[in-house]
Amino acid sequence: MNKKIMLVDMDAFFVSCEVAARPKLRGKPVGVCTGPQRGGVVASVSYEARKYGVKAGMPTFKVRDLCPGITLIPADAIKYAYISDSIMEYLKNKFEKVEIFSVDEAFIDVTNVKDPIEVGMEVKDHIKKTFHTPLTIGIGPSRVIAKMACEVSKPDGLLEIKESELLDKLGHLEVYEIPGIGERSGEALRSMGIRTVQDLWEVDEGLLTRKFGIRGKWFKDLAMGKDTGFFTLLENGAPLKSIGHSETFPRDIIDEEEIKNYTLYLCEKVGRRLRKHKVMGYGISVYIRYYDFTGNGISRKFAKPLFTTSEIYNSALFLLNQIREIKPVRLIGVSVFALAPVKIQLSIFNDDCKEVRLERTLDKINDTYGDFTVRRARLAGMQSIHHAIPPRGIPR
Ligand code: TTP
Ligand code: MG
Repeated sequence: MNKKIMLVDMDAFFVSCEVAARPKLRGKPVGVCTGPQRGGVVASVSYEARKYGVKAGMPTFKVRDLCPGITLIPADAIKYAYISDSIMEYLKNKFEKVEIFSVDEAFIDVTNVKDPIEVGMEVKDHIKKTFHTPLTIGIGPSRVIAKMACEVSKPDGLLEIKESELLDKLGHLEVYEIPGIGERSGEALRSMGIRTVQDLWEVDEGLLTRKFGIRGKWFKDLAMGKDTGFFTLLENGAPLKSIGHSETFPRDIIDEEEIKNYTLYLCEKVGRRLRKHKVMGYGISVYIRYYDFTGNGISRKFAKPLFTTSEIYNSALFLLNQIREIKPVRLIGVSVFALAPVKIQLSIFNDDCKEVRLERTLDKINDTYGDFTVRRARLAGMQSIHHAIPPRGIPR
């Protein structure tokens, strides 16, 4: 049976969270900015402000030039995380298979849902009534088509695109509007005279693979809604309590050693938090996302709990090697779940245990002098990573 995927994506999410508490701003140009007021950028922009050409990522001084009447509100990450969690919790209770893709997007497998449009309307009503935040729902035979259905019907939309309607409804879109085909590949396709989704349907696959290799076939599959290879991730119903960390890398990485280094860095972050909260975990999840929008995740439970960074790292690497494809990596996430308090009599808390002693000492130094003051040799010289928002596709 063909897959049916629903994407729930909040409209102007950060702005909507703020407007929910200030109804007077509804229908007005509003932006949420991060960083210092002067010199910061807008992370989220209301649809009214978009009419003035204001876009997410623009510096605030430019935003004010384009739209002098705009209300700019400093970001309140905790508020957005709380609303996001509550919305995702509702979706996870309502549906069997939910993949939380970013702070405001979730993919849901609705293959076995009798009337996805009606259910989509229920979801929209419930979220709007409960959180006073608008949203759009796209439904399609693949994640990419669900995303495109969502994009073309934003804001406050609901659209299903069936396989037989793909050309009718999306054929006119430019190739770079297909998620996964970036500006650069879009430009290369255009230089070959392939400008629209319909052009991709019609072009000979051989021509594409000669120019782009395997990615050429993939471009065509994306356009035709055939990217249903997997519907991923963590089983829904994985224990709620977990400690995880994921990062979008400063650039896509392909080098084996670098991937290992970043994985160790993530495990160190997770390990430190486990030790700080004096908990250990009987399960671990690893999630990977590639430059091309695809990704995969895997979880395992163990009889023996994970506690030290090296234990977490060894398990994470083992799982990563089972799912990793050889293509540039954009994001890795590591999360330890099935948490339990550390019992003092456990051998891992025995001070004779060299590994635990070493890690406690490292933690102490880093607690006093700042993160990663003392690093494992593998992490020396690694570029540090910062980001303002939770990256997309975090396993929770
Ligand atoms: P998006 O879903 O990309 O944007 P949006 O919800 O504001 O607007 P749309 O209606 O087009 O979906 O991102 C979700 C939130 O993530 C967004 O409200 C703000 C935050 N965000 C950033 O902080 N930085 C960014 O670069 C992007 C793209 C989003
Ligand atoms: Mg959104």
